Amino acid sequence: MTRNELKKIRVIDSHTGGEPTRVIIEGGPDLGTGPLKERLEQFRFDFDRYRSAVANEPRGSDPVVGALLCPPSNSNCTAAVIFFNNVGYLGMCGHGTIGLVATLAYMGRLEQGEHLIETPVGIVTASLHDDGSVSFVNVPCYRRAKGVTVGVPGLGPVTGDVAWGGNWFFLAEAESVPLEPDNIGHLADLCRRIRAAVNAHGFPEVDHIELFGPPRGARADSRNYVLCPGGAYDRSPCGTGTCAKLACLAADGKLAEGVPWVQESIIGSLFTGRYCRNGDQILPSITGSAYISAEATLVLDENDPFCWGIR
Ligand code: PYC
Repeated sequence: MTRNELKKIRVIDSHTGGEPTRVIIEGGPDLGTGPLKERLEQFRFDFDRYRSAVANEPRGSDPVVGALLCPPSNSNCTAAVIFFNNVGYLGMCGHGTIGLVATLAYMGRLEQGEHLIETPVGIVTASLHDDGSVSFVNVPCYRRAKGVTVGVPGLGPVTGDVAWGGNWFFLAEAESVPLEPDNIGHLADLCRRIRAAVNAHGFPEVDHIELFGPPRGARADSRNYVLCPGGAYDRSPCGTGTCAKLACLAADGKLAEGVPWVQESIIGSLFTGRYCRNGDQILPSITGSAYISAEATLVLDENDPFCWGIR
C-alpha cells in the first residue's frame, strides 16, 4: 500500500459525565439505508475491523464508546446511530445518545427541541435544552427477574435483579466493597466474577453489571459502579443502567412516576432520571450533559501492523 492509499476517518469526541463518546462523522463503513438492525449485523460481519480501529488502542481506549452516524431509515428521525465499544456492539447507549446530540449541535446539524434518533433497539426521543443539557426518552424498559441469587467464586451468594434498560443489566447492592475510586480495580474483578455467575445461571444476555451504594454528594439518591462488556467501568452513571434501575424501583413501588432519581457515578458525575408507566413496562427519561473534547481525523495505514486496533 502506498502513502496515497491511507484511509481517513473523521470523528468528534465528547464526554458525558467523564465517559467518552467518539462519533464517526465521515469515512466509516457505508451500510446503506436498510433497517438499522440489519445494518448493525452488516457492520458486525463485514466491517468489524472499523469498530476495532476506532475504539481500540492505539487510537482509542477501553472506555471509548463509538457511534457510527448513519442516515435514518425512518424519515421522521433526525439521525440513526449504531453504538459500539472495545469488544462489540451496544443496543442503546445513554451517555452516547447525550454525546451524539451534543456533537450534532456542535456541528450545527441539530437545534434546541425534540429529535427522534433511531437506534438498533428502537427510536429514542432526545431533547436539546437551552442550557446545553440533553434529555432522552429511552425505549420501553422492564425488570425481567427479581431476586436472582448466584454463587460467586471467592465471594459467596450475590442477589440482584435482571433488567432491560436498552442493554441487559444485573443490578445488586455493593455489600462487600465501598464504591470508591480507589476500589475500581477490585470492583472490576468482582463484577467480572458476578457476570460469569449470572451468565451461567441462565442469563447469558447480561453483559453489564451494576452495583449500588450510598451517594457521596448531597444531590444524589444513589451511587453506582457499572462494569461494561469489554471490562471498562462506566465513568458516567450509565444512561441505560439508570433506566434499568428505574425499572426495578418502579416494579418494587419504591419510586413513583415523574419523581426524579439522581444517580451518581463512581467518579461523582450525575444523571437525573424519571419515568412514566407504559403498561407492564416503563418509559424512562434521563438528563445529563456532554462536552466536546476533540475533532480529529484518524489515519489508517495498512502498513501499520496495528492499523485495525489492538484486539
Ligand atoms: O450510558 O448507557 C450508557 C452506557 C452503556 C455503556 C456505557 N455507557
